Amino acid sequence: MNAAEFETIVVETDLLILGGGMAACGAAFEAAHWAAKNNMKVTLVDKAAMERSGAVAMGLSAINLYLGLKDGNNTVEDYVTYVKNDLMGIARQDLVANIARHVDSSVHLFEKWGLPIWKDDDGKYVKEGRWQIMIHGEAYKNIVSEAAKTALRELGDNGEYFERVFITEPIMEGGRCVGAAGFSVREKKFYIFKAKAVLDTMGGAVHIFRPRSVGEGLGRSWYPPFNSGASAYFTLKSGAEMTCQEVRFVPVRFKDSYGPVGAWFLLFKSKATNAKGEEYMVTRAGELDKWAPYGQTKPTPTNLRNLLMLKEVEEGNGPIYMHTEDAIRELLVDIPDEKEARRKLKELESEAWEDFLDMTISQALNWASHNIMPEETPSEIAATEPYFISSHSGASGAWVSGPEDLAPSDYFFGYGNMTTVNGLFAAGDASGASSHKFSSGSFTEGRISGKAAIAFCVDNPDMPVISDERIAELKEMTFKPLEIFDEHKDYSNDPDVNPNFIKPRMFMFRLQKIMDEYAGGASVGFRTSKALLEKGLEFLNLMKEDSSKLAASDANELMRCWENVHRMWQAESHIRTIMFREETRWPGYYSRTDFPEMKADWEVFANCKWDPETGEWEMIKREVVDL
Ligand code: SFD
Ligand code: AMP
Repeated sequence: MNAAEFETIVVETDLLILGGGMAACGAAFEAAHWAAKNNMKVTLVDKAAMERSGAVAMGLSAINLYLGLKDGNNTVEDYVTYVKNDLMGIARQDLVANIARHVDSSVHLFEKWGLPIWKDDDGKYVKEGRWQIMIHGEAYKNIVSEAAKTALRELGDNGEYFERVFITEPIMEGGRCVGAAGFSVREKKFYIFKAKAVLDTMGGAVHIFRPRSVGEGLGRSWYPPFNSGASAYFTLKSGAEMTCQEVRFVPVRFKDSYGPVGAWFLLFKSKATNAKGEEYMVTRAGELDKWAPYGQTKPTPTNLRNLLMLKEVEEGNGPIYMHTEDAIRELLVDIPDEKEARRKLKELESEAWEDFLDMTISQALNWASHNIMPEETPSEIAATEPYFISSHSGASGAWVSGPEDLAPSDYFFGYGNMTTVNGLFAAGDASGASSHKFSSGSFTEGRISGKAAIAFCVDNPDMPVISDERIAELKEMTFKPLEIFDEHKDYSNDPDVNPNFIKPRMFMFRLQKIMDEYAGGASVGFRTSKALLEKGLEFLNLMKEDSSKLAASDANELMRCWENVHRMWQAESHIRTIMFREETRWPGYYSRTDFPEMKADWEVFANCKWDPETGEWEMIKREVVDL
């Protein structure tokens, strides 16, 4: 196979939405409204089928961001304080507040579209925790994507969505982002999308660090394997400034199948202990003082909860257990009537299983295959490998403009959620420093960005020009791995081992080994140092050279090649930013052994930028402004 076999299709649009996940669906829904008013076209491109693409593919059992502002229990300010504390002081408060003040209306839309939300006897949403509500969410993504598709369909010729088209590269013209290149993984088609504004919503990144799942478990991860760093690659390659690229997320999960812990900790009030039955959050509470003032905030920041657990493991006190059996017993204690207690037990059991069946089905299989009955047996929990997901308790992504009415002047540059590159917007996991937006907040941020991007199109009405030479160059670059494979495949009799090329799977293993061993992965207890990072960067640079020899035997493998190029860039920006930040701010996510303390003068954003003209990296400190 080679480039010539692929038909070139040029699609012109006003707003181009890249990705089909929660943020993209919010963007499509909102942009369609403003596009209809301004006779604009909106085009969405997803590498998968929107019905089940992205992090919400399997469904979810909770919506983790809902303020309930009308009930008057929470304020936007409370939420901003919570997020800032959870991220050890590092948050763009203008962005967090902007999402929080609008998120309730998105949740109400989900319910209107058919998402079943748990209700109590008074008809109120059942709260999992202060900010989280419970849903019967197996079909969450289907419901939301259908609403987005309907909004696009209602635009007639001005609304379009492409599925199973993988985006490889941004297209730049005079410092402005004017589109994207990609190819179909099902048909022999090469796409050039030409746009007045581009919104990057291609999720976060997984499989950059060596996973704990090996052998027959290889491929299982907490974060969806389909999100592979395309968002960060796209903004980095466009020359946009990035923020918090060091802030990975290491979730604690039910061991090996990555089942969620939120419902157990918050809804069922379960406790976690070491093997001796000691509750480490109590016995080790004193260790939090070192991380003042954030160590003392309630709830304890996510990374510090991890830290206390990791210390137990280090000291040989594992396994760590989630005591589901004690939690269920406690919930039954106040029910004296035996029949009523039996009914309640059945209800709790079914809620426990549904929590997994709604969002992590393999965890239910794991329970079944290990004969675990949550009402009788505790379950092991463990820290996973690191992921990049700014919408949960990580923060990596593009540095974007805040809203005009809330953003300090340094944080506002034209249009809400626009990156530092003209015409390029980012939302959801693609935008950084606004953690804890989750599914509902990502959808909401998509809405905010979609509206702002249409305003950009109205103000910049000329359709950009992309030269035929540039299109030819992009096409050649995109399909090069197919040609490399064709040219050299007969040299060896093992299709995976060949001195003239490297297959994407091998390339990924190499990347994961470097990241794990040098950049503080799970196997080294999430610890690293300048010396290790420098060595890791040296190896990564060699990989960058080798990436020009990536080879693919078909379109699916071609996608795998590009996924790994995207991962490599996410990895490089991560190493560079960890190296830049000479302190340890998020122990439990990673520790710098050469700078083990948190430092007041590092209570700043660590940003980075790659210059498309020179190929140089720039590291930048930016002030954290308290609103
Ligand atoms: O609790 C390309 N999240 C949860 N949020 C909740 O509200 N409640 C929960 O219960 C949640 N849980 C949870 C969550 C995430 C994960 C991974 C798990 C469990 C296992 C967080 C949300 O899911 C998350 O905040 C949002 O989904 C983020 O939205 P967005 O749009 O930023 O990302 P996406 O939905 O993953 O979509 C990404 C899209 O990009 C596409 N894509 N398209 C074209 N070309 C490329 N090269 C592309 N690369 C990627 C994808 O196909 C997808 O459409 S809890 O357990 O934490
Ligand atoms: P998780 O299942 O870990 O993704 O968590 C779902 C939600 O519950 C997120 O908003 C978490 O921040 C929150 N959460 C989980 N565990 C705890 C805990 N022990 N204390 C406070 N919040 C938690």
